Amino acid sequence: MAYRWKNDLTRADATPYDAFVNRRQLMGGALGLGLIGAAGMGRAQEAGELVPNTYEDITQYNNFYEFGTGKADPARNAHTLTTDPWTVQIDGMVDAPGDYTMAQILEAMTIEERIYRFRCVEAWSMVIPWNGFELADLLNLAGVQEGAKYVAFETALRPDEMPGVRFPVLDWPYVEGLRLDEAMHPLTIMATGIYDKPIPNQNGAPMRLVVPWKYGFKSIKSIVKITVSDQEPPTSWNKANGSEYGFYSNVNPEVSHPRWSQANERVVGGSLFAGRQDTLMFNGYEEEVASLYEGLDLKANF
Ligand SMILES: Nc1nc2c(c(=O)[nH]1)N[C@H]1C(S)=C(S)[C@@H](COP(=O)(O)O)O[C@H]1N2
Ligand SMILES: [Mo]
Repeated sequence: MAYRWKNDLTRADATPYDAFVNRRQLMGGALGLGLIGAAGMGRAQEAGELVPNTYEDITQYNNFYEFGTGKADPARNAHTLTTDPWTVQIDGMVDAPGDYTMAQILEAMTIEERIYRFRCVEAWSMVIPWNGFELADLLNLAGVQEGAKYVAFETALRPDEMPGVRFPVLDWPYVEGLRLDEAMHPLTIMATGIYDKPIPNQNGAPMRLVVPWKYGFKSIKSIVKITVSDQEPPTSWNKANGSEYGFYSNVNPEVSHPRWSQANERVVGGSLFAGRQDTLMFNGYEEEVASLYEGLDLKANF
């Protein structure tokens, strides 16, 4: 359980944001911070060092359309979401279907920190220090039955608490899905915190999926239902526009979105992170996940 992926250092291992800035300022001497930032970031990436975005970047620039489609809307509006008490229904091909309270889930899971790259299909990215547990542990708690092939997820739908759902931007509730082997992969987590604080509503409280090698929209927020099945489940963005958003949605710099290239990405953040960087195959997790897709045409299965 304490196994560490080489791409996700513990925060004790990583250079904390402020220390990073200070070190670069000292090393850079008279150079401007913007210049040092660009160079510093490149070197940090080359060294395999992931430098997390600030708490403000991560919690003020969001996509959570149930609270509005602007990047600042979730932070402004999501305080209305009641996250305690919270129940997650786990059903389908499991030995122990039922309503699991968040308290029961947290009691049974081991929370650890995972510092992951996060890449939105809109071609922006961040690095986020999540706290959470492996989805596999939750699925094993429920007991996945033989013959199961997929896992479906559903976000809460509460018109009284979600001002965005009166607009038909998507077919609410927001739904997502993974192949079972993707769901069971040790990189796949349920996040319950950021920077050792409870995950804010705008980031998907009390529990949201994080699949770091896929575009951000696969990482569904504020989950109330998990269904294990033998059928590929429908997914919100695929239903909305199937020619632009596939079921897999693996980060792939060689497969462009019909309206924009995916070859590079804008790094969200202040001057230190300003600029663009090349997008990595499977968002930098190729070594860990490429074997899941052996023999699969990644262009046809986008
Ligand atoms: N329920 C729900 N989950 C969602 C979304 C959403 O609109 N509703 N947006 C997705 C998209 S497009 C992205 S990029 C990420 C953003 O996560 P963040 O705001 O924590 O960075 O959440 C994903 N999960
Ligand atoms: Mo996204």
